[in-house]
Amino acid sequence: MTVELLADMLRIRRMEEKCAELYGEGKIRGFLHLYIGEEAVAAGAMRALEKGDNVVATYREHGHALLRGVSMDAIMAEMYGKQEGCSRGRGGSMHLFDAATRFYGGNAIVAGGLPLAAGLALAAKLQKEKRVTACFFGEGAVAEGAFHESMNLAQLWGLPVAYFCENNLYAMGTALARSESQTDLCVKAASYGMATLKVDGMDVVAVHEAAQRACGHVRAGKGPIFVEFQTYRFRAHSMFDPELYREKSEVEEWKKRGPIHTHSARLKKQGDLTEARFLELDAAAQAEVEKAVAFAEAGTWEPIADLTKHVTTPQ
Ligand SMILES: Cc1ncc(C[n+]2csc(CCOP(=O)(O)OP(=O)(O)O)c2C)c(N)n1
Ligand SMILES: [Mg+2]
Repeated sequence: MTVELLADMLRIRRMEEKCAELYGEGKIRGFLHLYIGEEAVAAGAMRALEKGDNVVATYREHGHALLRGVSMDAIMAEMYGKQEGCSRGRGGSMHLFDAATRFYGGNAIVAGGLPLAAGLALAAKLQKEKRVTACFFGEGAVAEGAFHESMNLAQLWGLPVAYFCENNLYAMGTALARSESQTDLCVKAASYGMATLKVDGMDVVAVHEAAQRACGHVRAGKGPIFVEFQTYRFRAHSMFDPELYREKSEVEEWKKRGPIHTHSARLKKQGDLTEARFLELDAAAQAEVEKAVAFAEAGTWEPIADLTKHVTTPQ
């Protein structure tokens, strides 16, 4: 499992590095929010989920979609806006969606996914379907009414949701401590009576263990749980961010805790990974990216005549 977690993180990292490059070339347009630095959260959490579980995410969701099982080809085609993309080219980076893997987006609205997750969980509960709904969101969501309404109803109704908060300390350019009087996010969830966990989000094994505990709690019918993963993004908020709100030295400090190299080092120390195997995994991730780019390049644009379809009329 632990080598697989490394492979998962490498797949996200290489895919997103390529996306940044393609953005510079004008192949990917619109908004692009990279997850680089935070990969341990999606990797560790996703492997705690089962096939029938639901996943809801934010606009920083490329890695979540990929590890949930959406093909890199379909993700890359979506980034390009091609109709072979997972949202038929109409969503782009922020709106990856795939019903087959129960990946319910991709949501551009801060905290927008939380009530959706509560709704999916309510549906599962009423239909007596055993599924966890995993809802990923940034710490910026705690400033929204939708966060508090969701925490309240999820706990009141005992909904089977795992709220996975990715606390990377910043909401665009606003540090948590500049906007919140209470910066301990677990305290906020606990104020609704919800069970909570606080975890080192840079350590993929710690994330995985915590996510398994969290999902175990939900599967046991104990209601929702809130997990705070303490993490950090190494890149700008989006491609339009001069990063004036944090010191370069802070970023460098966090990079020392980068999830890929710390996990690789641990695996090597344990005798579970050789440099040759690492290079093999990396090459496989790179090859998958090249294939996905070729797929997206060869993809087709939706005909202009179809653009009004699925907008306001059924035609
Ligand atoms: C309701 C709402 N308000 C404002 C925005 C603009 N906005 C986009 S991303 C963002 C910051 C969110 O930060 P956080 O939730 O911590 O997620 P992160 O980007 O750090 O992953 C804001 C304010 C938005 N998309 N939706
Ligand atoms: Mg944030």
